[in-house]
Parts: sequence; C-alpha cells; structure tokens
Amino acid sequence: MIATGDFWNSRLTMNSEEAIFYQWEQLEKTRCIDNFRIAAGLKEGFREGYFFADSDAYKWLDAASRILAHHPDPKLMALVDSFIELLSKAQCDDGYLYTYNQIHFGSSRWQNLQIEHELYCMGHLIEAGVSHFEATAKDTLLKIVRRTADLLVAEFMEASPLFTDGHEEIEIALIRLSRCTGTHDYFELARRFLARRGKIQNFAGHFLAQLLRSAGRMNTVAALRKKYFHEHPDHTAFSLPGHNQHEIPRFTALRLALSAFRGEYLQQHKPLAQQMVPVGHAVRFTYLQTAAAMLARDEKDRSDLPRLTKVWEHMVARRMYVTGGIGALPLIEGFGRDYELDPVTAYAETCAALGSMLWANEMNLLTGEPRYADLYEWQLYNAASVGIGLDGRSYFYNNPLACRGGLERQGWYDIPCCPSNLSRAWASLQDNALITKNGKTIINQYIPGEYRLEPGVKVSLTTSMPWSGEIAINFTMKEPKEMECTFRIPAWADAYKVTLNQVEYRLKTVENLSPEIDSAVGLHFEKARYVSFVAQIQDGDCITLTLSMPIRLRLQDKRVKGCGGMVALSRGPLVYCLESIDNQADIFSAKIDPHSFTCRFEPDWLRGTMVITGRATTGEVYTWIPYLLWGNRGRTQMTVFFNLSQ
Ligand code: FUB
Ligand code: ZN
Repeated sequence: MIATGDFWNSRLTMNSEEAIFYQWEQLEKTRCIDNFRIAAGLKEGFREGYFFADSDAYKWLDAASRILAHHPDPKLMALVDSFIELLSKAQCDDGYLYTYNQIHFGSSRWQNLQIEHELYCMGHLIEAGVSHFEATAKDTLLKIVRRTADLLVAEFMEASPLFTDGHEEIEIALIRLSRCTGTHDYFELARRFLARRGKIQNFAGHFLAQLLRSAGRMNTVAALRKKYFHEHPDHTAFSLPGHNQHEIPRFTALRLALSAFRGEYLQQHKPLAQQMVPVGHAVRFTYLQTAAAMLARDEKDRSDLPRLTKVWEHMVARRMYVTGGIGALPLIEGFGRDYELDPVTAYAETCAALGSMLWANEMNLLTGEPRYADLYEWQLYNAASVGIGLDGRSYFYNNPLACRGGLERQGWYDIPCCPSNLSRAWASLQDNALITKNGKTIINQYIPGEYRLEPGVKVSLTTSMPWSGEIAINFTMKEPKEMECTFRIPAWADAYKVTLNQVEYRLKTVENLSPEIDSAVGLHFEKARYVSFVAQIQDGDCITLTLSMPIRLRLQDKRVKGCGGMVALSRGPLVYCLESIDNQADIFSAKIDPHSFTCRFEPDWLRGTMVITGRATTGEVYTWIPYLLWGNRGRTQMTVFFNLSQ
C-alpha cells in the first residue's frame, strides 16, 4: 500500500480529541449551556441564542456519545455525564424541555410549531438519548428523553395537522427511539406526523398567524432583554458571525416569502405522498425524506418507494451541485429551480449534505442499491467534510463553489448548527460502513477500522483512500469459514482488482438495475455496482481491493446557471478546486488543455494531499487541491469550475 498518510484516522482522532472539546467551549462561551442552567434554576441570567439554540447542545451531546462508542475517553464521558445531570434538572416534571419557552414564556407551549422549532429541538434531544444509550448502555439520558417522548405521545397522538412541525427532525428521532426501546407508540406518532404533513387547511393563513405570533413573541423577548440589560449593567453582550459572506440573487427574499406561504419552504404544500419534487429548505427536506425511508423499511411497506426514488433522482439529476451540495438559494437555504445551480450564490449548507447522507443511507438499506451508498461517499468527501477546517476549530456554514471576494472559515456562528452535526456524522462513519446480515457482509464505505462481522469473525480494514484506491481487509477468526463478501465498486472507478492472499480472484457482479440519470453536473452514481465473492476464509487471510482512480472531467450542462459548459475536476471520490493561494495566474480565466492533467502526492501541503496540475493554452501551470481542503490558509479566492481549451 502506498504511504500517503492516513486520511480518516487523523481526522477521526481530531474529531474525538479536539473538535468535540472545542465545540463544547464554544457552547459554554456563547452561553448556550447556561440556558439550561437558567431553566434549571441554577443560574441567574438572560437566555442567549435563537429559539433553536438547544438543538446545538443536543447535537453536541449526540456527537460526543457517538464518539464515546469508539473512543471511551474519561474526560469526555465526565463532560457528557455532567451535561445529562444538568438536563435532568432543567427538564419539567412532565418531560417538557425547551429553554426558549421555559425561560421566557413560563407554561406556554406548542404555540408556534411551524416557526419556532420546539419539536425539532426535542427531536435532537431524543436522538442524543438514543445515541448515548447505544454507545454506553447507560440509561441516564434515555430516561430523560423517554419522558419527553411520552409527553409528545400524550399531546400529539390524536392532534390535528396544525400540530406538525415546521422543521422536520422529530420523525427521525421517534423512529430511532422506537427501534431502541421497542415502544411502538413512538413509531406510530412518527407515522402520524408524516401522514398529517401537507394537510393544514388554508396553510397561508395559518402560516401568517404563526409568523405574527412568533414576531410578537420575539418582541417580548427583545423587551425582556432590554430590561435585563438595564438592570444588569455588568452583563456583557457579544456578537457572532452570521453566515459566511455570500451573494444573494435578486428576488430571493420574495421567493422565500412565496415558498413559505405556499408551504413549500417547510414541505407543507401537499400531502407527503404527492411531494414529487425537491423543494424548500434543504435540511428540512432531507430529514423528511429520511424519516419516510425509515418508516418504509420498518413497516415493510414499499408503497412510498416510487415517490422516494423519483424525488431522489430529480434532486441528484438537476438540483444538486457537482460536490453533492444541495440548496442553491441563500435565505431559503434550499432548492432553486432545475439547473439553478449558480456556484457563487450556492448555499449548499453542510447540514443539508449531512441530511442527504442520512437519506442516502436509508435508501441503500431500503433498496439494496449501491447508487445511494455512492452518493453518501461523494457527499461525505466533498459537500459535508468541507465544513470543517484542518484544525477542527474553524468551520464553513454555507459552501459556495466559487468565490471571488475570498472567504475565511469562522470559529463559530450565530447559528452553529453544522459543526456538531458534522462531528456526529464523522463519529458514525464506521457504523455505516458495513452491513452484516445472515453471514453476508456488504462493504459500502471504505473507512479504516476494526469491524466485527459475526461472532468469532473480526476484520481490520486499512486503506489509502482517498489518495489512491487500495483497500486491505485482514481476517481474525477462530475457525475457517465460508464467507460471502460484497464490495461497492464506486461509479468513479472504471476498473478494479480483488486478491485473496495475493492471488487474483474473479468476482461476480451483482446485477444493477438502476436507471441511467441525465445528470446536469456530470455525476452518474447509477454506475456504482456491487461485486461479490464467496470463499473459504481462515485466520490471517487477507483480501485486497484495488480501485482505479482516473482524473475525470465533469462537464456542466449548458443550462446550469453560472457555469454551464464549464468543467469540474475529480479524482476518486474527491472534487478538486483552484485556490488563488496556489496559483499565480487568475483562476477564473483559466483555459486548460484537457490532455495536460497529472497528479502527485504532496506530503507537506495541507497535512498531506494529492494535487492535480494542468497546463493552460497560454503555458501557465495551474494546481488544483481537493475542494474539502480549501479555505485552510486564510482568506482566498476559489473556483471549482474552469474552461477547457478547444
Ligand atoms: O433552523 C435550524 C437549522 O439552522 C437549520 O437546519 C439550518 O438550515 C439552520 O438554519
Ligand atoms: Zn447547518
């Protein structure tokens, strides 16, 4: 195996040993954790943050719990335990926990489900409880979240569609909780929330009433804040950066208003069964589809599968960037029209890519099709992981694909929804890498680690990915055994080779029935395929898989806004970009000879990376780095797209 550094081991260590502690410091510094202390009566102060700030703390707890599953660090464990203790004190006797209402509005509840994210926050609390139980087998947090879930069952099981959430999440959480506890009521409530979606009569009127009520409540909070600050002159205010600076296309505010009043922004425009097109806020959209796919799998009811497939294909073909980023429009933080994929104004929030990965994973489990696992990998390496800097302490929120003005990663944002969401996804990579069932193993993601396939059979997976395509699997087992192993051959690899103890092994390709997609951005996940082998394996055996990694040019359809007819460069699972710091010539006017590309590994750049070079018709040499690594060296310009010379 070539020595090209260990991409995932170093990142997962950074996640577990640095990023998670840094994120906690930020949650403390920005007083998000104090909100729980105030709600618990342990501290005097004024609540800080948006009405959904609790969710950032819960996502942190979820990420920390998932990290503990693989990395049982006593310091992290103690921090987690003390936060759980605090939550138990902040929670009302009947299970309610939402600091915005508890601190500002006493006993007032469920006032504004379309706008104020009450159920979204509780969803993230519940997910944290499930992750914590799965990681530690301790039920301290599970008991807390069950009280909350039981309250929701009591309040909402028979409720009308008016009481569905505006930001989906609770549905995923309730299904996970029902899988974890075996309590069917949680599943049934999730099913009903989904079934009630899009059924609010006169949605525009209801939304207007919610908007006015929410604005009134925000005014109340502003007045309380003013009074508190007046009475406590020593209280220090602080401000955080909002989104990354970005251009907003004309009329986006108007489009947001229309989308919201029609219900598209929050996927309330039609009953779910009729929602055939990706619309609205991208994170909400992906969480909704994830829950629908989870429901279909658990109910063994495939009636929603044609819709899920159609809407997924539409998203991938015409509403997704070449990086796998989704959500073309700022403000809406969501989908634009078909081909409306402007690289400069791209929102492509990190959380939206993470939501899409959740959905893709569920679709893979539901259908067994490799194209979904292929998208998962693509978004992981590009649209999602670009969200965190190499130091684990700097982040992007929205992720443009071209930037003339220059951008800098920020240490934290006033909406810090992405950092801990990415940390929890990274912490779970190994959990989503392999599927083992009835003595058969499917390897979907090539993430290094130790895996237990079945009692008495362990494997260790090592890889040079994403720099080159070598994967080695070493078996540790007591008795020799016939094993069936299936590998995903990604769409980006045109050739592959498998050996067993260094002898080449011919494999059977599993028939792939995925239809060809007319992709606007040159991506063809449907070309991913599974190959399987059955062999007698014994202790010490080694299987290797070698995937070819040609440099590929991804041509953008002429209709794609802002970069139609241009190309993006990729190699293996990585999309590349030009960053001004690496190039003396203007990166936005490059015209490159398509036959001039070569790659080389640079051990000292960006902690080790494969770079690609190409020659312009005018003679200059340009250098590309992986898109996920841009913005790690101060404020720079960047572009994913360039022109080819004719
Ligand atoms: O509203 C909560 C989260 O913050 C959303 O999912 C993100 O898009 C961000 O707006
Ligand atoms: Zn986010």
